Amino acid sequence: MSDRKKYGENGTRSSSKIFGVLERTRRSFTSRLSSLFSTQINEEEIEDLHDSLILSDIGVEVSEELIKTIRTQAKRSTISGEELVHILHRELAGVLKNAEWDFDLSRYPTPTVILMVGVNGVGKTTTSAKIAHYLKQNGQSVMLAACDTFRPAAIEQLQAWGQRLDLPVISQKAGADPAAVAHDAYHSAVANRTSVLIVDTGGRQQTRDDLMRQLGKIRRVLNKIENSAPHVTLITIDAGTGQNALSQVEQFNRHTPLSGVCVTKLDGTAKGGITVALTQKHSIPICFIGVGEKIEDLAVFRADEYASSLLGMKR
Ligand SMILES: Nc1nc2c(ncn2[C@@H]2O[C@H](COP(=O)(O)OP(=O)(O)O)[C@@H](O)[C@H]2O)c(=O)[nH]1
Ligand SMILES: [Mg+2]
Repeated sequence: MSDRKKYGENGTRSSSKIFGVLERTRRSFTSRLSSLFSTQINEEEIEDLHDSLILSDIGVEVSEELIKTIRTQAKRSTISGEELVHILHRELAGVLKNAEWDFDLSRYPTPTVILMVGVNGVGKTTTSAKIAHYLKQNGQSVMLAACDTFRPAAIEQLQAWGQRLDLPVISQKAGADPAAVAHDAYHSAVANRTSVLIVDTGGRQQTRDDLMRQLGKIRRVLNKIENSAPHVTLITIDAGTGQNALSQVEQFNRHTPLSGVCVTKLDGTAKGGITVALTQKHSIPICFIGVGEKIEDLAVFRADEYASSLLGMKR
């Protein structure tokens, strides 16, 4: 059974909200399209569209593929703006389809451990809380582990979410070994018969190597207690960072094999095309998208819906 049926839409944003938050990206490359309706697209307009696609961070390769398809089609027959939107939708949805992920945790033993990784400030803690809420709304018992022990404020931030969501948060004092917190949390989750343990980690370390070592230690400790854990490792990236997000995925994946990506802050960026570049470059699933700061500002990633929202096709 797919996750969609399994967990439904509880605790997440509906498609109309996704349409709303992708407005900036949409505006950046579809403002041209609307003026083309029912007219024949010309070479200058194709070039303009090419620029807009690149600016949305879709990536050079996909942009070029799209433009090639459009040119071929335009040579064969006249293309109206409406047809153009449909061609783009077909192509983009086709690429993004590869990134859809069946978020089915039932195949894993319990407690299922989700390890959240990523650089500082991308939205890991917020996304951990959102996923916890989403799973709770869909009948799972969830526990959080505060493994960003670098600053007291980071621990307090997760504790505050725990209180608001009425979910247990396992923590120690600032400066504690994050792997020890993960260890405690796993045992607590077992004792409490918790179904999902979400491990929030830090992203700020002296160097990237220190961070990778720390994540490696958390993984090893979990792995020693339960050799299938962590079951799911999710990297969070900030859509606004554009192409740099691609190298973050590459770097983390080298040290901490990733199961999927959460793309945050899609509200308020014109770089919503980053999901396309991610799919094309890393063939990594996109699990969730973050569309605001509130607990329900999370959506399960769906290719068709995302492509429609990018192109301004209300459904
Ligand atoms: N607009 C917007 N802000 C977000 C989103 N996700 C997180 N944030 C904000 O980004 C900031 C950093 O988030 P945080 O979860 O602390 O990042 P962390 O350092 O990776 O744990 C906070 O102010 C969050 O409210 C999102 O999807 N949209
Ligand atoms: Mg954090």
